[in-house]
Order: sequence, then structure tokens, then C-alpha cells
Amino acid sequence: MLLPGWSVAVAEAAENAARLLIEPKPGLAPLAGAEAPSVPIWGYGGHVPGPVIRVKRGSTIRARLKNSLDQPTTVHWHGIRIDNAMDGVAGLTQDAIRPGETFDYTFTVPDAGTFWYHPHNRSWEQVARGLYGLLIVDEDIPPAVDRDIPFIADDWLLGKDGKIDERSMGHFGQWTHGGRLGNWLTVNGLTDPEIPVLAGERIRLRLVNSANARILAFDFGELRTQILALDGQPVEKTEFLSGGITLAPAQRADLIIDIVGKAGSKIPVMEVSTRDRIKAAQFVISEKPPLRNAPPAEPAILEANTLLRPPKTDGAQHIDLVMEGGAMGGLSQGTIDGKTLTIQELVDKKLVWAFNGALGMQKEPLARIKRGRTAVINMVNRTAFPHAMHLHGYHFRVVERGGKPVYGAPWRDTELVDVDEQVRIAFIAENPGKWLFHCHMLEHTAAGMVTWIDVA
Ligand SMILES: [Cu+2]
Repeated sequence: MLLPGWSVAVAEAAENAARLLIEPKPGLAPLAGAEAPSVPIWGYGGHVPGPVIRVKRGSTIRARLKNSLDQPTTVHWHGIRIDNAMDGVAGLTQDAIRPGETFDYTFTVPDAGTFWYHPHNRSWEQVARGLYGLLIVDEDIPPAVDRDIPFIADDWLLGKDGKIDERSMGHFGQWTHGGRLGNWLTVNGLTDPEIPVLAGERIRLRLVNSANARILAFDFGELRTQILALDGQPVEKTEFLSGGITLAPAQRADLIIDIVGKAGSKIPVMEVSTRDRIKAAQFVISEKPPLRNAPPAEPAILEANTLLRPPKTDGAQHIDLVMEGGAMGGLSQGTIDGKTLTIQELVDKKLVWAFNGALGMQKEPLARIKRGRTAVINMVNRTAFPHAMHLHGYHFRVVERGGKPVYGAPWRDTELVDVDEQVRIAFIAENPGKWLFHCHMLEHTAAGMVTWIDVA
């Protein structure tokens, strides 16, 4: 089912199949507010965010992509444990779809949850211009909420004219540092949007960080906020937010918020990742009578996605991943397909970040893993920047951080690895194919932080 990207109603879930036409193309968006001139963007259907795709768990999605951009593109269905051929990675699972051409994506969705879709060709440019949308997979028994609200946050780099700063697109300074960091925050493609609610309502907010590179954090103030799911997967214990929730690029969170406040009042949602707290959006409580006088006493319950099996690390295959390079990284040389190049030769190719000394996509995978075996990847960040590591086709669990074991960590498909941090993740390699593993700061991917695993 295709819904407008900014929908505040609980939509009826589609039948067990969905046929969609997805058309990335140029459009205009009121990014800087209704009074400012509309901004030329690229969006699915010409809109940012693109349409919400919403289906039931176990559905088959048939999506025809028609490329109406002037450059090749693909679609990656982020977080879906998908058939490898449909993963949408140009150069690994498919050829990029040329302008004017179409490609048919057909895949089933094994897990319920909050996912998103975006290009996986020149992502650093195509996502920055607005190509992304929400993919909701409904549970068989969804948690009881009164309203289901998307909350897709983006960090735009706009010029003085209020348009996307194109001159800095692909700027090497962004690639060597923290990526393309913006100066304009939108939620659902709008500046500080008002989200209408009723007093006493219980809402499910689906947060996505669609920024190229900025780590975002949101604070809901006094509102009681339960963490329901992270990266699409339900959390196991009932947990409430204290302070803000941090989302690295590509990460998601499903939150349950009980609206408490006077009729007509406004409750701000603040973005608090930097010292200048920014109002990201606001709940506006209707003048209508409250839906209930006090919030429901019980926390919301979300059943786990039962097909996901927890890894046991005995007998696992251990894989090391050392991150090096970037500004202040001190990288003096590196390899491409086994051949050593000097840093100057690498810089000429716009490659500055290394995994295990290798820069960019290699012919050989990081690891070949026998299907069904547990894999443990030990990530060590020796760079001066945090990295949001995303494994395609899987959810994994952190099992160790800073040399200390971690128990009961949430399932994730994207994990933030901080400066000087060591993080070990584990998963059962059940999904066969060639799976990309990369930093989701999209300029870092482009400048070398990308590898893949081969599960056969
Ligand atoms: Cu990175």
C-alpha cells in the first residue's frame, strides 16, 4: 500500500501482496518552511520523504523501479533480511539501473518493524538530495496504539539561497572528516512540523535517521516514552527513555509516547545532539476532549520477530575489522585488491578510509562464511571519527564492547562504533549471498569504508 510520506493516521495494512511503482525523479519540497521558496530535490515520486510502503509481515512486495533521474540508481531495502538478489547494491548484487530503465524488485518481508528504503548507487549524492522513504511491516498483532506516526529526520546542507548546497556535494573535506554535515533539520521533509494529537492518546512514533552523516538525538521532555523497537526489532525488556535517544545515520527507533498536556498546548521534540538544541517538531494537543483522562497504566507489548535466532558464539568464525584512515588518521599507505598504494595515490582516487588496510570495494570479501555458522566480527575503530556500521541482509547483536562481554543487547542492523572503541557483533549466517558491510556515513562509504561478506 502506498501512502503519502507524511501520514498521521493508522493505515489499513495491505493484503499479503503489494504492487508498487517507485519512481525517483526531481521534485520541489518546502524544506525551509511554507513561506520560503520550494527547494529542488530528488525524491521518490518527486516527494521527500517518498511514499510510505506498508505491508503485513510475510507479504511479498513487488516494486518496479522506474529511473527518472539523469544518473543510474538502485533501491536498497534497509534492514530487511531479504533475498540477496533484491538487496539493491550496485556493483555487488545488481547493475545500477540506467536513466529511463526499470528494474523489478520482488521480495518477502520476514520481520515486522520499521525499515526504510534508499538508493545504493552514489548514495552520498542521492540520499543527500532526498531519496528515501519509510517501509513499515505490520505485526500480526500490532501493539495497541491510537495513532501511528512516521518521524523521518534529515540533516540538509542548504546554501544561502535556501537551496541544496550543490557546490559542496562530494567535497573531499566532507569525505575525509565527519561526512556531509548539514545546517537544516527536517522531519518528514518539513521544518518543525506540527503533529496533531489528542490528550490521553498513546502514539507509536517511528523514528528514522535518514541523514548522510549526522548522528541525531531526540528528547521528548517530560513525556513518558517507551522504547518499543530498535532498527525494526522489538526490544526484549520494557524500557523507558531517560534523556534523549541517539540515532546514528540509518538507525531507527519505535517509541510509544503517552500524550499528556492541556488542550491547545504544544509539546516540543528537541534535537539535542549538539549544544544548540533545535526544535525538531512539536506535538499540538487538540482542543477536543481528551481521549482518556490518564495514560494507559500498562506499557505497550510488542512480540519478538520469532524467525530471528540468537547467536551462540562457541565454535563461531571470528573476523577482524580494523578501521583506519581519514583526517588525523595517519594512514600512510593502503591496498586495493592486494596491491599497495601510497596515500597520495589513494587520495587521487578519493579513497582515504581503510578496513584492515584495504580501501574501497575489493574483489575478495572480508570473509567467506559457511551458511548456518555463527560469525563474530570484531570491530576496532582506530580513526578520529565515529562510524555507523551497517550489515546488509542481517540483524546482529553486540556481544562485547571494550573487551567486556555484553548480554541481551538489542538486535540491530546498524551499530555506532565510537572513536577508539572496540565492538564485537555476532549473528548466525543463515541468509546466503554477497552482503555489503559498510559505514553508513555515506561519504565514508564512498571514500573507502566498504567491504562485503560471502555466505555460501
Ligand atoms: Cu564512517
